[in-house]
Amino acid sequence: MIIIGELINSSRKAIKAAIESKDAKAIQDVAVAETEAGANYIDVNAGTFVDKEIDYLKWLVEKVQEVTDTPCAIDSPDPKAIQAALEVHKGTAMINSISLEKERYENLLPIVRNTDLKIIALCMSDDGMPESVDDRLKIADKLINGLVQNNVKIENIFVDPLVQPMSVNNHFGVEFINSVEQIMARFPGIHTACGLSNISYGLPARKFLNQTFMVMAIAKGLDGAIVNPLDTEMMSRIVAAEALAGRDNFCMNYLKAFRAGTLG
Ligand code: THG
Repeated sequence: MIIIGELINSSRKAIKAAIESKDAKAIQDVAVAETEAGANYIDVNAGTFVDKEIDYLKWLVEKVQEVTDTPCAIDSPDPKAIQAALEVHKGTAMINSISLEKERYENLLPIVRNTDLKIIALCMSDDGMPESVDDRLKIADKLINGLVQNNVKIENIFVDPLVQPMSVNNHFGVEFINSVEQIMARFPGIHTACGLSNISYGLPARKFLNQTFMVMAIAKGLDGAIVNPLDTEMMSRIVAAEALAGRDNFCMNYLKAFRAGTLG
């Protein structure tokens, strides 16, 4: 499972304050903690700052890279912000994300063409949010074909089928996990990834829904997740579910987590 640490996001109060006061240490402590907890990528998002997003995103990348070799997942809907952050990023970043929305697609494609960047391909288009498996497959198909035709390797693509709140429609959960299953089956070599806390929006005891949904998605083949790596309950369930899904040779990762005392 590719873990993308979600904590450096300006929608979180402590991070917003640290960015505004240019408190590099506060950001760097989070980046180090996420790395030590097993993050493969550090998501950086300054999206709540409308005018200053570009400058703040660059600053986040620079500060994170001073303390860890874990690459960033550059999280913005704005192709200009992604481009600016990429210019200061060392090593191979992940882009979060391209979508089929015209403006985003046309401006990001030239940036990712012929590169080895990891790319989250979000199932969203100008027609609005996808709801059914079919909606998502149509968008995924166009995104994957477009990227591959532009010399992006299929194994560098992480399709995000887009999690929607089940408080709005109680079939959104099953449509999502069935999309994961179909995408993994139809495009051999591809990855899937998502931020899944949206599933529980508007409902109580969200962590139970989030954890259970993660396990269900892993059973269908989900192999990337934007999560809080410091959440040991969530991380334990991820390790257990991957072993149970037959994706942990000799249960090595499960046993390693047990020995490290991090299960539970
Ligand atoms: N797909 C992709 N990228 C994404 C998302 C996605 N990036 C943003 C988001 N969704 C995932 N990242 C976060 C980061 C932080 C939190 C949730 C998702 C978070 N939320 C707190 C909560 O839910 O309780 C509230 C904020 C707070 O702590 O104050 O922390 O879906 N490709």
